Amino acid sequence: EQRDSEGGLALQESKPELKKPPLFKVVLLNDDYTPMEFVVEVLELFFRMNREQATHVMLTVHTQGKGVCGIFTRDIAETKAAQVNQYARENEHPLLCEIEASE
Ligand code: TYC
Repeated sequence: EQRDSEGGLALQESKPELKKPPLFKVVLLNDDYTPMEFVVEVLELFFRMNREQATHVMLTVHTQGKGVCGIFTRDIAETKAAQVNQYARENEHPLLCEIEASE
């Protein structure tokens, strides 16, 4: 007798919900050169944060070394990180954004 991840009987019980996709954190890394104001602007532009939220995340990254900007499905997380890195390079800042598996 096979049971699925929710304890239901596989093959016999239909699933009402689609399976949830894996999630990825978009993480900002600290560095010594990117201006604080630029990091706040990035968080407002790409993660729809207000100035207060953006300042809080920026200061977390500044003091802890890294911080989570948001959690998304893989495609969205990869796109956000690439957009941030491109924008940072265009403005000649070393700011680095990465993704990491969540859960
Ligand atoms: N440490 C930078 C400074 O003192 C500010 C900073 C914050 C840089 C967050 C990157 O992801 C970062 N100017």
